[in-house]
Amino acid sequence: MNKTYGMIKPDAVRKNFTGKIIDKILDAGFKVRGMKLMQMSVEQAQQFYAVHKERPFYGELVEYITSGPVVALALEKNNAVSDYRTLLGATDPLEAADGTIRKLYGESKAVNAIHGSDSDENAEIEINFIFNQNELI
Ligand code: IDP
Ligand code: MG
Repeated sequence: MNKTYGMIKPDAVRKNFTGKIIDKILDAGFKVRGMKLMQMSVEQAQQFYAVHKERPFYGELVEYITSGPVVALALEKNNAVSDYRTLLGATDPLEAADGTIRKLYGESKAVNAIHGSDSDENAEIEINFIFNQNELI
């Protein structure tokens, strides 16, 4: 089994899409090993997205992800990273395939409803950054 880190972003939480999104994740065969509603601090968001700090949208991204609560998810499945990214769709909802979470619930390339890790290594880093050991099953 492989792990990935998922995060329902503030726009989707605000619009009450949390239940529908979790349903799709469970229907796709993922097991939830950790789940919490949380408000990211600016410092936490800056560190979480540190890989993007040279990108022009970094400030906007930190502001967006701290604009309200997120739902953090530690997920497990065979081929988790790649299957989960397929379920999310492309970064830009306009380019995302029909039926994907970003196509259904995203607003724009910046405000795109959900996060997913891009590698097994980053999944491990992100899960351990967000969750304490006693919050994981
Ligand atoms: P990903 O979330 O599909 O892996 P990344 O390139 O890792 O996409 O970007 C991280 C996040 O930064 C995206 O999910 C999105 O919220 C935001 N983002 C990416 N590209 C842009 C952009 O061109 N303008 C504004 N925000 C962006
Ligand atoms: Mg990414």
